[in-house]
Amino acid sequence: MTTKIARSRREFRRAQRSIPGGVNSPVRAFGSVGGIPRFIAKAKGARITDVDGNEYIDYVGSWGPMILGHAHPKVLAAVREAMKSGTSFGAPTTRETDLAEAVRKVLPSIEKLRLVSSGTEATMSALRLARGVTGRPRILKFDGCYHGHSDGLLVGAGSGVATLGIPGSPGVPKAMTDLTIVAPYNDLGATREAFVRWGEQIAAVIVEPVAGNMGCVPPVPGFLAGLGALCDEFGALLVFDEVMTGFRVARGGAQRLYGIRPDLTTLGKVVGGGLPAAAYGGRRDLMSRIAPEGDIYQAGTLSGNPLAVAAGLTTLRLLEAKGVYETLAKSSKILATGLADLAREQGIPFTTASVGGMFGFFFHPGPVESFAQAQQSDAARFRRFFASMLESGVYLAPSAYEAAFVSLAHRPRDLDQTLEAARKAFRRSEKSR
Ligand code: HOZ
Repeated sequence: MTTKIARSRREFRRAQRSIPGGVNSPVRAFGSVGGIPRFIAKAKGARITDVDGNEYIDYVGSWGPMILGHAHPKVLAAVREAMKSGTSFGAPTTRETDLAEAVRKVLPSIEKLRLVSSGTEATMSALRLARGVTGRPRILKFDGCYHGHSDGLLVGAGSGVATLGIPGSPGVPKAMTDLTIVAPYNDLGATREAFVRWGEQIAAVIVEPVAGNMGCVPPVPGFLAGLGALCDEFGALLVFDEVMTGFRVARGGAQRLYGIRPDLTTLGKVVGGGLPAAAYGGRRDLMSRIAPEGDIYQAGTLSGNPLAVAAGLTTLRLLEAKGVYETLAKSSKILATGLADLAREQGIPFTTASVGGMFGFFFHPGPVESFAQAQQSDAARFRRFFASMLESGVYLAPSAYEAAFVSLAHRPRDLDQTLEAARKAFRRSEKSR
């Protein structure tokens, strides 16, 4: 290790005295890769700089929101402008309707929506709605998908839960998790079996239409459409968790890309433009059941916060420019295929996937279509690769169970530099075995 990280080391020690694990969300810790999490001082475009002054090409992008790159001048200006009028009112503002309309414009399945502050809140609220309208208690989710940390969804979860290798969490009553059915991702047969067994009790199927919390695992052909058909057959609602994929894999999200119209959709990350905003929405008849229009309660002091709305709205408007999704998809593809080529040259079992502005890789010969397969990937190789990339100035998620995100600020020279770092990392990681 030649990179100087004395300040991050010191700050990590200090943070650990006041904050559990020194981090405010488990995925930020370097638990599964070892070493010291970098404390970030600033970010601009595709790059982040830590408190020791080391600069990295960033593929975490705040776990998805930074699709325009960090500190985009127009987003900063919009937030500054909004701030002049105050930071929160707890009363409606016209910009909230602007943001709601901007979302509806690109996601026609969303006829009405409610703004909330986090993806967790969005999925939790969407499922309450699904249970409320169907009068059914159970939900069906997929192994390795992560839908935030609300009680009933911390079962078979990806992201930090998978990284820590834990089955769920103490503090979640069994009575809650008993209502969650878990099926293998991309396995329609198993999903049908679950429906045959519990069909009359299943309120909703919730799915990441491209799984991004167990690495990046796209849906196999027919999987999403099959879920829609099963939901129709058994009277359950189909909920697409597009917190990660919304405004990222395509204009109109994964539902547009794969041509599926879910009953409900959850959004987060990009919709807040790097500030805390998220949303859930869908069919008008369903959303009309939300209070105060309807009887299903959900609320939030900071919901539709003016600064977050300004950042989100500006981000969505900038994403309307021609060619942005082609650019994002091209960058992801260059990285995914470039990494696969380099690994092949070294004879390393490796498989990659990219969908729009997200990509992922596994130290596994492939295919990886389920969480069980993702878990068979070579963790030690990942750790060595991650460490070498970081040392070469490339910041990947510190876990094998996360997707990587590109932004419009990632330029060809960033991609070249990344692949050059990867060439070295593959070589190094094999030598040090
Ligand atoms: N979905 C994100 C990680 N996969 C959440 C970020 C977090 O948990 O901090």
